[in-house]
Amino acid sequence: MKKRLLFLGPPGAGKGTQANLLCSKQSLLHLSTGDLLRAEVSAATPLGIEASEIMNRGELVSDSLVLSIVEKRLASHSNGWLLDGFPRTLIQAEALEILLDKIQQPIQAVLLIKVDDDILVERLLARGRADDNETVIRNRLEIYKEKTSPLVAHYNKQGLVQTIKGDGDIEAIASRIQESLC
Ligand code: B4P
Repeated sequence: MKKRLLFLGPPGAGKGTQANLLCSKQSLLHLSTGDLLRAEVSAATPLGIEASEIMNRGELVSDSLVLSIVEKRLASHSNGWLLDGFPRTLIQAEALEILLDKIQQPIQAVLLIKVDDDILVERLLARGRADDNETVIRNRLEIYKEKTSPLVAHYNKQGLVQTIKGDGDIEAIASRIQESLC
């Protein structure tokens, strides 16, 4: 089974939900940049204070800030990992490639989770996190289209992308993901 993975998809696609299920089943390191940033925000670290305003507007935190968080964690792990919500820009993807080359752990699959915009908005409004109001959600969807979706073509060129239908029952989606990794 493939064990060095990346989840790609718009906000609310269920990346975090599915990553939790898969990582506990397969004992992979779950690296969610969203969770790591929120931990910094609740601890009110200087990094968290800088990130919080940006996140509450639905914008992307700076590449250098995110990269510094990721590098620390990936370098110390070799049993397989799942990157959830990272990379989100081509610059982050290129920096990740340099890091993975250095530690000789190339990505084995990029799973693109696809869900219609209306369902995304509905799910996020129901979740109700600080960055989950309609204006901010629409902004996050725009930013996804502009800055993150070019990563699909980037990883397609490397033959890594597998598309997963992300609507419907959570367990059914988890099975689709599991099958695509064998
Ligand atoms: P993230 O924490 O990554 O969150 P997300 O994209 O909004 O949600 P995700 O796709 O994980 O959806 P979830 O499973 O929670 O990012 C938040 C912010 O952090 C960004 O806007 C940005 O500011 C910052 N950030 C993070 N990474 C960054 C980076 N690399 N660079 C720069 N900035 C970065 O699911 C959503 C909801 O749907 C949940 O309530 C869930 O229960 C529900 N749900 C899931 N699957 C469902 C299903 N099948 N049916 C019904 N409901 C479902």
